[in-house]
Amino acid sequence: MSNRPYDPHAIEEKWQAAWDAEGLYSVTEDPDKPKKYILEMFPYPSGDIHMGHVRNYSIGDVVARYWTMRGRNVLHPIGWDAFGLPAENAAIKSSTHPAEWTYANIDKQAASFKRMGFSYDWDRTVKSCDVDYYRWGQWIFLKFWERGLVERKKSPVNWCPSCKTVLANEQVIGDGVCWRCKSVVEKRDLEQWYFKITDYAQELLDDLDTLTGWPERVKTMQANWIGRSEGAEVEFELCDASGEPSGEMITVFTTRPDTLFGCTFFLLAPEHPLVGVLTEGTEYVDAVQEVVRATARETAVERASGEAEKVGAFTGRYVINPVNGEKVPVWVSNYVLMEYGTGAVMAVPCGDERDFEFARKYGLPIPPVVLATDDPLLDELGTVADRVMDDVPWDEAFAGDGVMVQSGAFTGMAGGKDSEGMRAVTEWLASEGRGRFSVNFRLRDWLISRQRYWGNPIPAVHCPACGLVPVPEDQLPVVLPMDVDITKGETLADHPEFYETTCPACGGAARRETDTMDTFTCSSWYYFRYSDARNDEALFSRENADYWMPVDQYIGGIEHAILHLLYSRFFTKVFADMGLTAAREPFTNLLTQGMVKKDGETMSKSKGNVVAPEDMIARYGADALRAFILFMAPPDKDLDWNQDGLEGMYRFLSRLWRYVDDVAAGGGSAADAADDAAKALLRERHRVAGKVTGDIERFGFNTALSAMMELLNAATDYHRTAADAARDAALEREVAEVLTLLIAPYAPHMAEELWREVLGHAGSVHREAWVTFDEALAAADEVEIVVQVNGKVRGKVVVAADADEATVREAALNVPRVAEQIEGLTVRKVVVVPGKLVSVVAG
Ligand code: ANZ
Ligand code: ZN
Repeated sequence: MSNRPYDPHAIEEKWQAAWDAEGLYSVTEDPDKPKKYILEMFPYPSGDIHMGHVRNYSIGDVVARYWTMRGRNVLHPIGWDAFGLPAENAAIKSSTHPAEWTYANIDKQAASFKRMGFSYDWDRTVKSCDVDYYRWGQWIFLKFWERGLVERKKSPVNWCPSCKTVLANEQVIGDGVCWRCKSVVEKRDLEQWYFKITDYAQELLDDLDTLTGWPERVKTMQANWIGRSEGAEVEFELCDASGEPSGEMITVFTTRPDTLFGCTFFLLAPEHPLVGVLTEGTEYVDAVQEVVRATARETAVERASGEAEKVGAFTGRYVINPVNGEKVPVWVSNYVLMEYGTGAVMAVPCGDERDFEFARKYGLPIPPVVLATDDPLLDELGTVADRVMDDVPWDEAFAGDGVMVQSGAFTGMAGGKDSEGMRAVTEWLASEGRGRFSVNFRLRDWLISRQRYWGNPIPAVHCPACGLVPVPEDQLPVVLPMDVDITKGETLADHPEFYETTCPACGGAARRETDTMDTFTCSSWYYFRYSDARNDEALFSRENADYWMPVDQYIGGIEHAILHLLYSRFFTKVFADMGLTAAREPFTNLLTQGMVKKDGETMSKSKGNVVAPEDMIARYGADALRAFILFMAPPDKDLDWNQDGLEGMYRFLSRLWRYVDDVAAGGGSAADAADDAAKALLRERHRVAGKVTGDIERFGFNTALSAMMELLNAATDYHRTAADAARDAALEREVAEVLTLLIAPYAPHMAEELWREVLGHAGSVHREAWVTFDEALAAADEVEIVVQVNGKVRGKVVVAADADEATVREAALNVPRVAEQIEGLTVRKVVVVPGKLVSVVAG
């Protein structure tokens, strides 16, 4: 067996076939065994795998293999998020049916995953474009509908002109562009289907606190996206055209009811339904319509950012401020959004920067009503209840906490968000029936309908007599027809054989819904389906879900911080409320991996800097590629691709191979040769085993690999320098086995060959128990300590590892160069950092 060179290709193919034949990675529920569910994000089959996939799935594979060796029952599945636009676009370009394109890419990716040696349970694979998968997506839709979580409504929606479909708010990113094609998104008024994710806004926010295993950054992004604001609703009475109170109320949402006395104008969003009603046939209509048209030309992001030039027009009408009975003019302005709050705003120019700018531009009064405690105006206005000052000598609004002035009975109270004054004013409004405490969320309902072919058909029928009718459960699935001429960009709306139907309720002629569901609906529950992937009676059994869920470790890209992760949390909560699962959160721990770049740029076909995993496997083998991509950088950081490094990793694996092979060939002494060299190697073995274990659990794969390299160096030094007769054969064999076990999650094929064929074990290394280690044996006898004088390193001293502080201090002060430095000075302070540093302050 000795002197066989490391030949990754022969080994890798051999073990991939053997593992498949042995069913090594199939897993079944076993209530007696603790479980671990390790999952990487659902791949999209847009072509063959790229280096980003290699990294993502290598991380997951190491974690899965590690926990298997730690005795956990590990679920590690894979499948494909297979509906979506790229398949359609490719179809239009190349005249291949989206199904053909998708399944071909899935086969390609599956073969590559196998070549990478990933330990998936292939029996649980799902493809979201398979009817036995997407039928359950339709079932979920019906159940959501039953629970009041489905709504069809007309509202201004995001339209991507290039994708020719509407988008959810979460899919409009950056400067208002489409998440997929980066075109600038437009607004259109359309009737669409929604999932009422806002019903869960509070719980989605609250439960972020329970996700201690998630990166703070992701939780902050979700919290901001949900955007909870506490405040009040206030009712203003509308005056009629002659300026008399009409009895009709308009409600606003405000976070600052304490500023009500400073409200000098009132704003409506240009889309507000009252705008037309109030101005029609009046002299104000032209100016108002000009604002409406100018606003329609702006993108949603321009408007929300508040950076666009503020424009406005007076409607000719007034409302009555409930706190002081004043008549306040009603204006229309582009900076008021129809989708937030009520689409109407009580403008307080002294307290809100946008209102301040608007007031200055249009010459509206800016009476101060909340002053900073150090504002000089406080001397003059501190106790003034009536309005005596109508303008502020300021360049900007004051939005902070302060003291209320010119505010009637509330004057002198603390003002600000969540202040005494805010509560007092709201309580007063409530007692007058003119307002109430209120919470507002930025989160909108999830628009899930898409006007595209390659997706899951929405199971609904439009009946002229009965209205919207759900497809009855026993008529599922609504099968996506395959005979649509997709090369012409056809959708289901071009396919009468699909949409001409009868109403399930009255039997009359009706039209089937032709929109398909957002593909994010498919990826919001796939991890549940893996718990029971072949169930054809139910989405999954409660028993299986309760055994496997939640996912213990989820791994994927930061680009899903809001989208997929928020939707999945929503689905899980609804499933829990439906009694399908005990889990209320899907993913206990989340790792967001960094990007793989080349020369500082993302790899992309257009830049011509793509490194194909396939080519790298052909040259160095999958094991070297896996280990290398994990060695290059901590998993959450971006990494820059470097071929020399891969070559270096290949050489390390070859050296490890040779070492184990040499040791297995025999030699050395049977006697327990416990000399210093053997003791040092034993110590290194325990130290490294401890380090690798700790590192894996905190995803320090790179430092774990470095530690293995150190152990291999120590082992080969020992092997080379100790005379044959003096070498401890048992120790060397132990070190060889330890190295094989430690490298197994990273280089699974090589480890398997070494374990079974070279070291001669019967079973798979991947079913072996993880390496144990002894902290006491790992501890060094002596440590080297750095000595600083006044912040500068002046020497080093070697002391016993268990030396007490006084001894270390004594030894440090006696280091000749240290003694020299402090001669004639007074030692003021000596800080001892055990095992590392002594810092002397002298002067
Ligand atoms: C009066 C006021 C006075 C306000 C003050 C702020 C400061 P957040 O915190 O983001 O929830 N607002 C309400 N609806 C709006 C809409 N549809 N479009 C634009 N702005 C709107 O913001 C809540 C505040 O944003 C509300 O409180 C309202 O202005 C404004 F010194 O009311 B405030
Ligand atoms: Zn698009």
